[in-house]
Amino acid sequence: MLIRRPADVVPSEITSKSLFEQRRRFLKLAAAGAALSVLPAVAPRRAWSAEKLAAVVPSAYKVDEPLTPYESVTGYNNFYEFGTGKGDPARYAGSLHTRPWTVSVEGACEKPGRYDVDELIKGLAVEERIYRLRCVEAWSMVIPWNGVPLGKVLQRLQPTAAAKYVEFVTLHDPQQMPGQRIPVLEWPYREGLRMDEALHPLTLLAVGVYGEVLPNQNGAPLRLVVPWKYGFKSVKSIVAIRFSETLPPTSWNLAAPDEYGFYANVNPEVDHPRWSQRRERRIGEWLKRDTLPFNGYAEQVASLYSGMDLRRFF
Ligand SMILES: Nc1nc2c(c(=O)[nH]1)N[C@H]1C(S)=C(S)[C@@H](COP(=O)(O)O)O[C@H]1N2
Ligand SMILES: [Mo]
Repeated sequence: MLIRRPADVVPSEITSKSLFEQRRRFLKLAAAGAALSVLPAVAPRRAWSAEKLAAVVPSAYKVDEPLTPYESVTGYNNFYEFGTGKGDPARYAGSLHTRPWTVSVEGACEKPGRYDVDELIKGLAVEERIYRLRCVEAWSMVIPWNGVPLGKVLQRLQPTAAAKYVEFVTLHDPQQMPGQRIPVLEWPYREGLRMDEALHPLTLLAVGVYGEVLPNQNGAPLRLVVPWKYGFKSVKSIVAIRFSETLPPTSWNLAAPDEYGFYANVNPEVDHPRWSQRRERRIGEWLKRDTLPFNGYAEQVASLYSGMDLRRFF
């Protein structure tokens, strides 16, 4: 996320609570940068696996646009658990151990419990899905993800009638995730979807990218990909899936509720309070391109929001 420096704030805002919040966030970010640069425990190393996935089946879900190069997909990331710089995740995420990995399933379902990550998706075909990923910061990529439809996994867990939302939680372990030693966000990172969004066939639980096991910096061993929403909804390194009756709290919404909504559908009509969302820079390209409603997936998902005021529910 782009955090405005206090110096950019105009004097008329001096008394506002939002200035206070922004200054607080800026100080946290500055501290995060300084702290990470002196951390001895996380020797920079290229530790991501180039292990090929055993079997990947093609899918009908693909956009016909040039793929963002592997180096950018794995080298230009947001994963604040490893620092706030785009290069930090690739540099530092080697300290994350992704096997064995347990996912705790909780809340309104018939099959709660602790599942090994491989057990959770066992028997489901790992597909290739070529999706756009649009960051709220107005850059985008086209990424060949490998994963299983989230809906198929959730159906196995048999949500009850009380399950209206699903919450996803990232690992909380400052030893493995040194960025969590600084309170840039309230850790652990958490995100959520309404049940119909979670069950939508486009929503993917990714285990790989470019036909290989996910590199740590991309959210190994298991991360969400919700292509019609801003990238921050696509939570990485998931350790808990929780079915709930009420709308779950989400990290960026908690940090700045007027800037990052729960729905976070890509919408060129609704500006971020500090920048326009009309255009985006595709990583690797110079000229900006128009941002599309629902990131180009309107035909598939717009009906989920019929009757909702998308300015209010941003
Ligand atoms: N746990 C966690 N998940 C996260 C983030 C994060 O900081 N922590 N960043 C989000 C943001 S802002 C984006 S744009 C995407 C980036 O995913 P990628 O690095 O695989 O492209 O991850 C999202 N998931
Ligand atoms: Mo993002």
